[in-house]
Amino acid sequence: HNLESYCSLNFSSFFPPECMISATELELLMQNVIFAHQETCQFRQENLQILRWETFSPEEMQNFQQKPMDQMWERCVCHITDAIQYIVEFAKRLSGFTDLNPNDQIVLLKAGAMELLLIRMSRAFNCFNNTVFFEGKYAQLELFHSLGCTDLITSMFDLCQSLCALNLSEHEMAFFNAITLLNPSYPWLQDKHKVDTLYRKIHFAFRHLLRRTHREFILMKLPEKEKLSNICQLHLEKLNIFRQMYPTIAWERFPPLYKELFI
Ligand code: CLR
Repeated sequence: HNLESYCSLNFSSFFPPECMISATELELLMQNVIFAHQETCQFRQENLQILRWETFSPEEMQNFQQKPMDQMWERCVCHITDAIQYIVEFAKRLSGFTDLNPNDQIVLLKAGAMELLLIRMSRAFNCFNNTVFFEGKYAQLELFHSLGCTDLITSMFDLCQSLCALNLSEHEMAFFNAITLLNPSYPWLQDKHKVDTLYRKIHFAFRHLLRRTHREFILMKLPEKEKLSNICQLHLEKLNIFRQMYPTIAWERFPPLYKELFI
């Protein structure tokens, strides 16, 4: 490592001993995380902003609410799977992720895909009228009534409310996603140390960005890991209930990637 540039940063007290990183490496890492997010964010923030007040009419709402449960599930699951494909692409573009062993990449994605979806959902959320971007317009919670999982969707909306209050920039969003994905604490990881090193580097870069913009306080306000994983757990429970009701739908009509991650 380039010791000179390392010292010139003068943050030595922030460097955990296992995570030596030069100023150049730090800059490259910041760009990498930010680009990875920009290139895989599915909907650009500007476009989501423009559509922010386009909500479904009461007739359209009713139309969705009257759809049979299985049809609505299939539809939502397909949208979720599309969104997860972008999340997988985000992971693949994070430097260091594809260097992890393939088993660990799968462990991290299985555990993290839904959590990242929740974080990304807050970009597509209008906190002023409690609506979320769905099939081209913004939808109220009630639109999803026929899915039969109001408690799950309510907690998803609540999480978005609390994330929106932080007003995360796209750069911060990128880093929050990256550190959520690279959680080194899963027991099934084979090379925990490698994940941990990568996590520390990205966490350090995140703090560096926040220091630069005087936004360090958000670190203490980001939702706890537990809050995200509780919602993911609830999603798995709802999926199980649905599978018991409609075993063949879940088996034959849900996309392979969704089944691979959650079934
Ligand atoms: C999240 C951010 C992505 C684009 C995207 C695609 C599908 C959306 C999802 C976002 C948010 C949550 C969403 C989902 C489709 C259905 C789901 C609106 C905007 C609702 C909450 C219903 C969930 C029910 C299932 C668990 C069955 O970039």
